[in-house]
Amino acid sequence: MTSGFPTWPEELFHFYEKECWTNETFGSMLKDRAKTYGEKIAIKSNTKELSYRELDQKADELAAGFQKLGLKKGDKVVLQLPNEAEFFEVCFALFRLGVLPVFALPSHRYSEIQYFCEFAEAAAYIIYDKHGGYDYRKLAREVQKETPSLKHVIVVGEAEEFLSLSDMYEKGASFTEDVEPNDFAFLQLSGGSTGRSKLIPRMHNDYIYSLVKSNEICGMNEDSVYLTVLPVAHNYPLSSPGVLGTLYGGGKVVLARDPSPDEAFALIEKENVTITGVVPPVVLIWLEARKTRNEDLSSLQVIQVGGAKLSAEAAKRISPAFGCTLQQVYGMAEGLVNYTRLHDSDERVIFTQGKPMSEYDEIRIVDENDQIVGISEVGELLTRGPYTIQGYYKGGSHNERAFTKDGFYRTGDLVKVDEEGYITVEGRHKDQINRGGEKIAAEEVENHLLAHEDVYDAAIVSMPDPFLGERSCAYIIPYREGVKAASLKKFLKEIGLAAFKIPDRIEFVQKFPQTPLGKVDKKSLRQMIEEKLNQQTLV
Ligand code: J2J
Repeated sequence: MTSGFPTWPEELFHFYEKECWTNETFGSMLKDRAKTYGEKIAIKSNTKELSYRELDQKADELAAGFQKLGLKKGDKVVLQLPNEAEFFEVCFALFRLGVLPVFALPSHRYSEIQYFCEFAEAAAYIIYDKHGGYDYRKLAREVQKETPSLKHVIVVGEAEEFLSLSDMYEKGASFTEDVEPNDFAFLQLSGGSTGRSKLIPRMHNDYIYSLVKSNEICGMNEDSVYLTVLPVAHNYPLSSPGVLGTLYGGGKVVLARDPSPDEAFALIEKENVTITGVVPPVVLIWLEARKTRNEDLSSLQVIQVGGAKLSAEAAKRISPAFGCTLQQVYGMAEGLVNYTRLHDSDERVIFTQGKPMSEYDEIRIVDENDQIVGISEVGELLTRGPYTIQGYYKGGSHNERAFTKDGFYRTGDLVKVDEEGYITVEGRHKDQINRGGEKIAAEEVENHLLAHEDVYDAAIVSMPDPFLGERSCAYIIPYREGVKAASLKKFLKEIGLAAFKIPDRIEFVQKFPQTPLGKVDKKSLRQMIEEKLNQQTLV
C-alpha cells in the first residue's frame, strides 16, 4: 500500500488488465468522443448546453487553469456541485490533470465536508455559490478556517472573497495529460457503517470497464438520452450507466435540478428521454403523479430503480404505468453492480435485484462463520471482481475487517442467490440505515449524539416506513430527565450534520437491551420501535 491507496494482487490485476479493461482514461475517452461526435450535444442542463467538442475544450482550458493555480497530479479536491453542466467541465479537467475529486453530495454540511477536506488533505474545495436555498460559501469559510491544507476555494457563480471558476479557463489552451489507465481517478464515498464515510479509490480502468458493461446491459448508444434526477456525483447516476456511461456511448445527458414530477416529466417530454435511474421513493411519487398528469412520456424505454429495496407491489405497477421496461439495479460505490436484464421475465424483474454485470464478478454467500451457504439460502454477500475495490483509501485496520484475506469485499448485505445467479436482497448485516437510498452509518450519528452533555448513551436503528422504506430512530439514555428530542436534533443540525442523517425520531429509555455478549441489542430495539409504530397506527 502506497500513500493510502490499496494495491491489487498482481495476478488478478494482470488478469483483469488483459481480459476486461480497455486501457483508456477518462481524458482520452472524452477526446475520442469529441472527435467522433463534435457538435452533438453531450450535456444539457436548465441553463446550459455543451457539445462533445465544447466539453472537451472546456476540460482542457480548465485543466490548464487548475495547473496554473498549482494543482498537480495526485492532489485531492473536494467537489460539491449540484446537477449542473460545470460538474462535468470540472470533473474532466481534474481527470486530465490527474487530480482526484472527492465526490461530496450537495446535502453534505460542515461535519462531512470538513472531514473529507482534512482526511483527504484536499488542496481545493469546489462549490456552487448558492443552490437549493443554501449558501455554500458560508460553509467554505467555516471549513477553510479549520483546514490548513485547503489552499483554494473555487466557486461557480458569485465568488465573493474566493476564486471564481469563470476566471480559471485558459482560453484556447490544449492540454496534454500525463495520466495512466491504471491511475486512481477519484474517491467515491461509501455509505459507511462504522464511523465516517470511507473513501473509495476507483481507477480509470476499473470504472470505465463498469461503464462498458453497464452500457451493454442497458442498451446504451449514441441515441440514448439519460435523465439525471439523483445527485450526479453519487455512484449510481454517475456510472450505472448514468452520466459517464451515456457519454461513453455518445448519448446525451439531461440534468434535472430535482426528481419532482414537475421537473422530471417535463424534461422527459421535451428532451425525448430514453432512460433514467431513480430510487424507490421517487418512483412511488412518479407512480402517483402519473395518474393525474398527461405529459407524453412515450420516449422512455427504461426506468431503473435501485439504491434501496423496491417492493414487489411497487415493481409490478411501473411498466404498465410508464409503458416502458423496469430495470432493478443493486449496486455499491465499492464496485459490484447487479442489473435485471432488459428482456428478463416479469417474475425476475419484479422479485429480484438482478445479477452481476460482469462474467468476472465473483460472488460468495456466507454465514456468520464465513462458510458458504446453499443455493437460495440467505447469507452475507462477499464479492471480488474487475471493478470492485481491494481496499478503502487510508483504510488501515478497517480494510482487514471489510475485506477477506483473498480480496473479497464484505458488502454487509444479506441476500440469496438463485440457480441462475439472480440476487434478492433480504436484509442487512451492517449497522446502517438506508433512508430511501441515502445511507446513514449508525455509529457516525451516535458519536455526534454522545458529544451532547445530556446524552449518556445513544443507539440508532432503522424503523420501517411506507415511503422511504426505512427511517432512523435514535434510542437515547439521557443523563437527566426532561431532555427534549428537539434540542438534540437542533444540536446535530448546529454541528453541521447533513439533514438526512438527523434522526427522524428520538426515544428516551433508561437502558438498552443487550445481547448475551453484552453488546447493545439493536435487533430488539428495531422490534421495539416497530411494535410501537404498529400500536400507534392501530389507535
Ligand atoms: C436493496 N439494497 C440496495 C437495491 C443498493 C447502482 C445502484 C445503487 C448504488 C448504491 C450504486 C439496492 N436493493 N436495489 O452505487 O452503482 C444498498 C445495499 C448496498 C448499498 C450501496 C450503483 N441498491 N442497495 O446504492 O454505495 O445495501 O450505492 O450495499 O450508495 O445500498 O450503497 P451505495
